[in-house]
Amino acid sequence: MPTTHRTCPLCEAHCGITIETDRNDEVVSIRGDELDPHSRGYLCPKAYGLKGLHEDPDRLRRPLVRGEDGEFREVEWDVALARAAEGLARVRDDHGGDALATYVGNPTAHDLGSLLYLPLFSGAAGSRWTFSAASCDQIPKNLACNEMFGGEYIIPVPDIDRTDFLLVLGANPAVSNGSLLTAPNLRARLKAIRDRGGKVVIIDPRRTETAELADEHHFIRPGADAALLLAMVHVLFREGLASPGRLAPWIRGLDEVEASVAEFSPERVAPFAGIGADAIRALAREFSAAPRAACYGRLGTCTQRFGTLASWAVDVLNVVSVNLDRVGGAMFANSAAPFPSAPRVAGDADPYGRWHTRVRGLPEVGGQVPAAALAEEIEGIGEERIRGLYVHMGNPVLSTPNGERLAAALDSLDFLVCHDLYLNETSRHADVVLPSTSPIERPNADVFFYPMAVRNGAHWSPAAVEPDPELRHPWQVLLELSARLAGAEPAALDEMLCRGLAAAAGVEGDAVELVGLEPGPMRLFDLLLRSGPYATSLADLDPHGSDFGALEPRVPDVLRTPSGKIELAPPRITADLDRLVAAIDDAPPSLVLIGRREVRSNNSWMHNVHALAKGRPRCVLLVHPAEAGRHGLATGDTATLRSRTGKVRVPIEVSDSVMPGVVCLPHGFGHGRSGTRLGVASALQAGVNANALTDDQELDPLSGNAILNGVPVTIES
Ligand SMILES: Nc1nc2c(c(=O)[nH]1)N[C@H]1C(S)=C(S)[C@@H](COP(=O)(O)OP(=O)(O)OC[C@H]3O[C@@H](n4cnc5c(=O)[nH]c(N)nc54)[C@H](O)[C@@H]3O)O[C@H]1N2
Ligand SMILES: Nc1nc2c(c(=O)[nH]1)N[C@H]1C(S)=C(S)[C@@H](COP(=O)(O)OP(=O)(O)OC[C@H]3O[C@@H](n4cnc5c(=O)[nH]c(N)nc54)[C@H](O)[C@@H]3O)O[C@H]1N2
Ligand code: SF4
Ligand SMILES: [Mo]
Repeated sequence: MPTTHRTCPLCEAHCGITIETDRNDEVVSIRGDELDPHSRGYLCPKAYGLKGLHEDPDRLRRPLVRGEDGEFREVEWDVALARAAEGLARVRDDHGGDALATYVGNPTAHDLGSLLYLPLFSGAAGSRWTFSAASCDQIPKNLACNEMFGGEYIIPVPDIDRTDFLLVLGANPAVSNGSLLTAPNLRARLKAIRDRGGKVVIIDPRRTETAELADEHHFIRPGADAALLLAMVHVLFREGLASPGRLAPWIRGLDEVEASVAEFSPERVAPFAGIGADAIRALAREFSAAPRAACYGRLGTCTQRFGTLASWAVDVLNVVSVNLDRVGGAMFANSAAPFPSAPRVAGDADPYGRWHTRVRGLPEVGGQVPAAALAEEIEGIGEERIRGLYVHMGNPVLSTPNGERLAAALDSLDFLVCHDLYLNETSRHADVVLPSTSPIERPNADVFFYPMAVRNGAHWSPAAVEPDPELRHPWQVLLELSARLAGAEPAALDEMLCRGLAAAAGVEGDAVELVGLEPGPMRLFDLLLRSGPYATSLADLDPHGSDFGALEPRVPDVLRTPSGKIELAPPRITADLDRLVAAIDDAPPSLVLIGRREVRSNNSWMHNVHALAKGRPRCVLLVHPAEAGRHGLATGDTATLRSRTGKVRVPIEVSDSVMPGVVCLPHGFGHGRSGTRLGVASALQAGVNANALTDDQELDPLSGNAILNGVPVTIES
């Protein structure tokens, strides 16, 4: 039976999978690849969903164009691409490139072709307005790392396989399978820390599935992580435990940090964080005393009021406890295929505030502006507004704050093109919907997340089934649209991209001749491999994935700051400390909303796969018994949850897994709308849109990131 080894593209773990197909090119089985050096056969239930996704009768197989009567019609690709390009070009020609924007969704990061061809599209569209899921996710970490280390993706990774003490804030890897931390089977890796006598501590407003696996869990008031971490750093300085260690020659700003944390005594922070002063002290001492310790903060530390400060404070703690860049601490991976945007020289243009949104004047960060500003930028002020939008693999109606305001704004666009597998809550507003092959129908390589992996490696994936001749790959859609917008031949553009990349990567000679592969992303991947630290190539990679070893210390070579040093107290970040100090003494809101993920979901888009969607409803609000008692609510009741931006009616489950003053609702639901084609999701897991409640007007001010956790709400029966 034909067998393909590849990776699962659904999350950052990139588990190796083996797909068997029969004579009719039907998928017969999907198993964990035992020979994958990183995942060793591990899989989560979502991997099997790839078959269901591929076979889903609701998945779009033909482009859709909206007719005069407002109804979608299936059309040929040429017609759809021409219509999409004409619509976008008309907006650009009538109103300028500033009237066009792109929203880039999360699966883009898992698709090599999208990553490499999107810049081509933005260039051809002549638009600098890029919105993306990143500003509902990790932009605060990108900003903090850019300021501290000189690159948005120079991100320290906890060396979990060798650490003795792992401190986790705002992440639930037992369910999410890790983020900015590529390491398949995190459950086993966490257990291994404890088995070798180490310790795992979780800081989270909910006693999560990961907390259940840990030695210790502390509830924390949402948004208090920066204060908690700075209080720990305060303790280290006060007790003479803070030291730059081996990194002393490459650290700037240690004294400023010591002065800044003076205000963050454990006693002062304790009531704000909801963690006792003694517990904070004990945690700081234990972290410091551990032979090798790593602090890891993720989504919950980013999508909150103090996202950038918290992201910065995580690595301040790693540095002053002498755990940065050492085995078992927080280390830097060395990617086999350095991504083209990775800074190659120190002091590349400061990617911050080079332009600002029109309505609120929010700064661009790393080439993007906040997704939370998309609705108001479409509504506009006067004539200045976004009139044409291209959505690449995203579902911002369900994923971005105040998504229902955005849903209304989408209808006021002159032209909307969506590239998606489905007619969903966002693409139902489109003028043209361009579908694509499913992930297993196309070759791929994981380039985006290996720079955050716990082992250095590389993996490429051949297609497991023949691509449907009626479909296009995402890169082909981008190339075709770009060519039409630029008035160029697709082949010429592709050639230009290849040569540009070869030059940027420093590959000598005639790159195309050298590589000799068909046009498309794989030859570009080959170029990246050749330019990388292991000077390997596509042909040299092991079909089960290549391992280039454990992480090694990389300071100072990895640093790209203008000073060539680690900037421990970057002024752009420390300028925000006054806001945190002021907040510590404020009375907190009496009830706030946080989110959660669930093993069988993937943000908003795997709910139409029957094997994953079946079972009890997932979109349930967790309410603490004290709160439930106040409102006479019991498990199974339906409650109304309200915020400044909206309200939802949702079933509740009374649970002491959430801390008092906190309710918890997953995002990605809110299916079952007219005009969508998501039969299974609508019938089995419709749920409500958590982002009807999150606020587009409240952001982490430094990064513009959405605050999806710690949203003030009220509840009633
Ligand atoms: N309240 C709250 N909101 C959140 C979060 C939260 O924790 N709480 N998390 C945030 C995070 S971390 C993220 S990353 C964002 C995600 O935000 P988005 O990226 O906007 O949303 P997704 O649900 O990931 O939507 C991905 C879309 O891509 C489509 N797609 C998938 N694969 C393919 C493909 O191969 N080809 C094509 N053409 N389309 C494809 C899917 O059908 C789906 O519509 O959500 C954010 N929103
Ligand atoms: N099964 C599944 N896996 C996924 C996804 C999915 O939708 N489903 N999505 C993928 C994506 S796009 C991403 S970005 C990753 C995210 O992966 P993770 O970073 O692990 O994110 P979550 O699982 O949402 O966990 C965030 C945790 O932060 C906690 N939290 C909320 N507010 C605060 C706070 O103020 N402080 C602290 N300390 N904690 C807080 C929440 O209770 C939650 O437990 O997961 C990826 N993997
Ligand atoms: S953890 Fe699950 S979803 Fe993530 S890559 Fe592995 S199999 Fe796929
Ligand atoms: Mo994400």
